Amino acid sequence: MAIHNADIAAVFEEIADLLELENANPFRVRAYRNAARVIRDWSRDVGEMAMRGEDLTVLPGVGEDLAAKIREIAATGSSALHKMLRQQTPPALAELLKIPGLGPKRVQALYHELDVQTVEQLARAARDGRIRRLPGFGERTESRIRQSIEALAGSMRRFKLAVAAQYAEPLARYLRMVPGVKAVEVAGSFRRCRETVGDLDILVAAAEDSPVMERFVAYEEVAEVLSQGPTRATVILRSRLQVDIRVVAEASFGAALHYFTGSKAHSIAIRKLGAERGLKINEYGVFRSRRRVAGETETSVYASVGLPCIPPELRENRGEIEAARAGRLPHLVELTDLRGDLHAHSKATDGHDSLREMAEAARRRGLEYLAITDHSRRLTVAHGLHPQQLLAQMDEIDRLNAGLEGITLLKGIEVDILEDGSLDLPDELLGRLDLVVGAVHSRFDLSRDKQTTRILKAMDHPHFSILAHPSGRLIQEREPYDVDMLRIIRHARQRGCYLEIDAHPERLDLQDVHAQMAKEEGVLVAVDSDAHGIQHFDNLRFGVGQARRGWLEKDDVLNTRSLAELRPLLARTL
Ligand code: DGT
Ligand code: CA
Ligand code: CA
Repeated sequence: MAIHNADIAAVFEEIADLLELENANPFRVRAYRNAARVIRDWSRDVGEMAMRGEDLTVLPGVGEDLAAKIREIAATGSSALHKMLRQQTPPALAELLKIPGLGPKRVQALYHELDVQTVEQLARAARDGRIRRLPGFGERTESRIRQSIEALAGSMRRFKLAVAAQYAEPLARYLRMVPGVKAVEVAGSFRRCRETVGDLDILVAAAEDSPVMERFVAYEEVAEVLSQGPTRATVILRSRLQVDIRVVAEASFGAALHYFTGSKAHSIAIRKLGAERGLKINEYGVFRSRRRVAGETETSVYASVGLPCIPPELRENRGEIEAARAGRLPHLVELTDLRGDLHAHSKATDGHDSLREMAEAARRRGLEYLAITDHSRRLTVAHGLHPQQLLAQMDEIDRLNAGLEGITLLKGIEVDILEDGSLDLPDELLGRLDLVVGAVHSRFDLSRDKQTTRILKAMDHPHFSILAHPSGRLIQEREPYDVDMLRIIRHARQRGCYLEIDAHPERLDLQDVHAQMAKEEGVLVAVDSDAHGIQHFDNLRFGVGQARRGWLEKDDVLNTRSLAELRPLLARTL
């Protein structure tokens, strides 16, 4: 039974949680957490590497001890340390650590004083006002806990898009190989590139005698079959991701694909348009009386209501139908439109690969330029660069560029925006770079006004180029900080700066609505990988997905420009 990187990562993540609950050495906790992240993002199958006896210490942050743990998990599906920790501490407690405001000490107190072990019990204790009476908690903490639980309830059962992709794509490939299968599409929110998905909706067109249903429930990742009929089934994968499948005849495939891609609001609006024309639109086709008039392709469904085909990423009933009717649908940006990447890290700070390795990987992707933007000194956890180190890196980039063909490295920095809006490195030094990517990495708790002013002030620096991951959120882990995004976008336009969509699967911000806002205000958006290793260029597709959800076209994206067109855009004149 194959073990996914995500499974190994989940074991390490839980070991880290449980160690943290036991107040273990923070370095040990962090080692497991870092390794979990590295394994989850690794481009190759780590379990397979282990089974082949390959050297696992090539994974950054993985020493002999962790390598042995990985081999153990790959061979046995579990780890002795993990089991032991689970016996000592109820693993459900680790769930409580995910609630903002609860650290190990507080979780232990809740457990020992109130016998709170699960999120449900915690919610009840908060509702009953029992938490405020514990020493070190108080009324404010209690109400924050209550709010956090509510926020979590809405997000916990969802999967990040990139994680869902790890399960969806192999399953789709598996189904495509079943005899009699004509087409397979993963529909639903996954196809619309929403940042998280609740479940997968897989649509299959197959011949009547195809064994696709039997094969589906026999898929090795299936943990539970919730329901199974001749044309539909629902299962839970070992990852706990739910999958709905529908099998239809080829003649209905377009109509079913349209129905199951959603969003619900969009399909209902289209169905209504159909009704106005005397058409009945459902998952089997488009019908006039009993006669099927369309439905084999999605394009035919849209054509039946007089519209061009609307890309899935736009189907949220947010004006796309009106735009389609008026012939104003955007021609959305595509992955292959990207000519470069303006935010990436190297070994010099918290990246895993050298400048040359990063450059060559970017070139293999067909990129023409790559900006190296390592962290600045303030970010000590990432070994941020001091001025001398940055100067040395700039020299190294010059030397490399002299020898590299087909790709140009740009000199940049991801400079910390300090609390007062100043930048972590002197303007004089920043002025010698090709671009300056600025980011907030601290004090996420400032008031809306202070946080906004902080960022506006940062953009006033003469060499500021791009605001990185402008909301600071980590999907399902950290809420965005509170800012006036419209003011920031307008200031960027005034100052000649840009905003980023960070393609890291946990970031994906600018969010779709803000990307659209930037477009409307005439501010270009950079779609960047924020790669910390060569495999992370893979994430660019998720950044492009978010850009498409924000209605961005090729020309709205800064790094669709050639290097020659880019340079003048990076030269600040204001
Ligand atoms: P999710 O799974 O929460 O991330 O979001 P979706 O959009 O994938 O929603 P899901 O899985 O509940 O349903 C998949 C699609 O099926 C949905 O996008 C539209 C369609 N659908 C589901 N229920 C209804 C319904 O009651 N009416 C219509 N017209 N379509 C529906
Ligand atoms: Ca779904
Ligand atoms: Ca579903």
